[in-house]
Amino acid sequence: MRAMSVLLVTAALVFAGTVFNAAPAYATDHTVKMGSDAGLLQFEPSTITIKSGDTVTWVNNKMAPHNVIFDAAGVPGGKDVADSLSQDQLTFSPGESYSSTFTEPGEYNYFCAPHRGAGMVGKIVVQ
Ligand SMILES: [Cu+2]
Repeated sequence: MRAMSVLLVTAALVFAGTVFNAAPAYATDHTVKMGSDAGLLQFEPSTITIKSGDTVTWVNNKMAPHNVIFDAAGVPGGKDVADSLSQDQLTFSPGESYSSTFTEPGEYNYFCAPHRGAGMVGKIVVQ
Protein backbone atom coordinates (compact mmCIF):
# COMPACT_ATOMS: atom_id res chain seq x y z
CA MET A 1 0.00 0.00 0.00
CA ARG A 2 2.81 2.37 0.93
CA ALA A 3 4.68 1.55 -2.27
CA MET A 4 1.54 2.41 -4.19
CA SER A 5 1.33 5.83 -2.49
CA VAL A 6 4.93 6.61 -3.32
CA LEU A 7 4.28 5.67 -6.91
CA LEU A 8 1.27 7.98 -7.12
CA VAL A 9 3.16 10.91 -5.59
CA THR A 10 6.02 10.34 -8.01
CA ALA A 11 3.62 10.25 -10.93
CA ALA A 12 1.99 13.49 -9.74
CA LEU A 13 5.36 15.23 -9.49
CA VAL A 14 6.39 14.08 -12.96
CA PHE A 15 3.08 15.34 -14.33
CA ALA A 16 3.47 18.70 -12.58
CA GLY A 17 6.96 19.01 -14.02
CA THR A 18 5.65 18.41 -17.52
CA VAL A 19 2.99 21.09 -17.15
CA PHE A 20 5.54 23.57 -15.81
CA ASN A 21 7.94 22.90 -18.68
CA ALA A 22 5.17 23.31 -21.23
CA ALA A 23 4.37 26.85 -20.00
CA PRO A 24 5.56 29.58 -22.38
CA ALA A 25 8.69 31.55 -21.56
CA TYR A 26 8.07 34.66 -19.52
CA ALA A 27 7.29 37.71 -21.62
CA THR A 28 9.86 40.49 -21.58
CA ASP A 29 9.27 44.16 -20.84
CA HIS A 30 11.26 46.52 -23.08
CA THR A 31 11.85 50.17 -22.24
CA VAL A 32 11.86 53.03 -24.74
CA LYS A 33 12.78 56.53 -23.55
CA MET A 34 10.72 59.45 -24.79
CA GLY A 35 13.26 62.17 -25.48
CA SER A 36 16.87 61.06 -25.79
CA ASP A 37 19.42 61.46 -23.01
CA ALA A 38 21.07 64.09 -25.22
CA GLY A 39 17.84 66.12 -25.22
CA LEU A 40 16.78 65.33 -28.77
CA LEU A 41 13.16 64.84 -29.87
CA GLN A 42 13.56 61.12 -30.42
CA PHE A 43 12.42 57.79 -29.08
CA GLU A 44 15.44 55.94 -27.73
CA PRO A 45 15.88 53.38 -29.13
CA SER A 46 13.75 54.39 -32.11
CA THR A 47 13.49 50.82 -33.42
CA ILE A 48 13.29 47.70 -31.27
CA THR A 49 12.69 44.06 -32.06
CA ILE A 50 10.62 42.07 -29.59
CA LYS A 51 8.83 38.74 -29.36
CA SER A 52 5.09 38.19 -29.56
CA GLY A 53 3.63 38.63 -26.09
CA ASP A 54 6.28 41.13 -24.99
CA THR A 55 5.44 44.52 -23.54
CA VAL A 56 6.93 47.89 -24.40
CA THR A 57 7.05 50.55 -21.69
CA TRP A 58 7.62 54.14 -22.80
CA VAL A 59 9.19 56.31 -20.13
CA ASN A 60 9.15 60.08 -20.29
CA ASN A 61 12.77 61.26 -20.27
CA LYS A 62 13.40 64.72 -21.73
CA MET A 63 11.80 67.43 -23.89
CA ALA A 64 8.20 66.67 -22.82
CA PRO A 65 5.34 66.54 -23.55
CA HIS A 66 5.26 63.26 -25.45
CA ASN A 67 2.81 60.53 -26.32
CA VAL A 68 2.68 57.36 -28.43
CA ILE A 69 0.30 57.18 -31.37
CA PHE A 70 -0.16 54.24 -33.73
CA ASP A 71 -2.36 54.79 -36.76
CA ALA A 72 -4.27 52.27 -38.84
CA ALA A 73 -1.88 52.47 -41.79
CA GLY A 74 1.18 51.79 -39.63
CA VAL A 75 0.21 48.52 -37.96
CA PRO A 76 -0.96 45.01 -38.84
CA GLY A 77 -4.66 44.72 -38.04
CA GLY A 78 -5.80 48.25 -38.78
CA LYS A 79 -7.59 50.85 -36.69
CA ASP A 80 -8.77 48.72 -33.75
CA VAL A 81 -5.26 47.46 -33.13
CA ALA A 82 -3.78 50.94 -33.56
CA ASP A 83 -6.27 52.43 -31.10
CA SER A 84 -5.70 49.73 -28.50
CA LEU A 85 -1.92 50.22 -28.62
CA SER A 86 -1.88 54.03 -28.69
CA GLN A 87 -1.17 56.02 -25.54
CA ASP A 88 -2.61 59.39 -26.42
CA GLN A 89 -2.31 60.94 -22.97
CA LEU A 90 0.60 63.39 -22.90
CA THR A 91 3.37 62.81 -20.39
CA PHE A 92 4.90 65.90 -18.79
CA SER A 93 7.02 64.73 -15.86
CA PRO A 94 10.22 62.69 -16.16
CA GLY A 95 9.54 59.07 -15.24
CA GLU A 96 5.89 59.05 -16.28
CA SER A 97 5.26 55.89 -18.28
CA TYR A 98 2.77 53.62 -19.95
CA SER A 99 2.89 50.18 -21.52
CA SER A 100 1.41 48.28 -24.45
CA THR A 101 1.61 44.55 -25.13
CA PHE A 102 2.13 43.24 -28.66
CA THR A 103 0.68 39.87 -29.61
CA GLU A 104 0.67 39.75 -33.42
CA PRO A 105 3.92 39.55 -35.42
CA GLY A 106 4.63 42.41 -37.78
CA GLU A 107 5.92 45.97 -37.94
CA TYR A 108 4.27 48.66 -35.85
CA ASN A 109 5.07 52.29 -36.65
CA TYR A 110 4.24 55.04 -34.20
CA PHE A 111 4.91 58.69 -33.53
CA CYS A 112 4.72 61.35 -30.86
CA ALA A 113 1.84 63.68 -31.78
CA PRO A 114 3.45 66.94 -30.58
CA HIS A 115 6.76 66.14 -32.26
CA ARG A 116 5.86 64.12 -35.33
CA GLY A 117 6.91 67.02 -37.55
CA ALA A 118 10.28 67.08 -35.81
CA GLY A 119 10.79 63.42 -36.70
CA MET A 120 9.92 61.83 -33.36
CA VAL A 121 8.86 58.46 -34.74
CA GLY A 122 9.49 54.88 -33.72
CA LYS A 123 9.07 51.30 -34.82
CA ILE A 124 8.35 48.06 -32.97
CA VAL A 125 9.18 44.86 -34.87
CA VAL A 126 7.29 41.91 -33.36
CA GLN A 127 8.66 38.48 -34.25
CU1 LIG B 1 7.47 64.02 -28.25
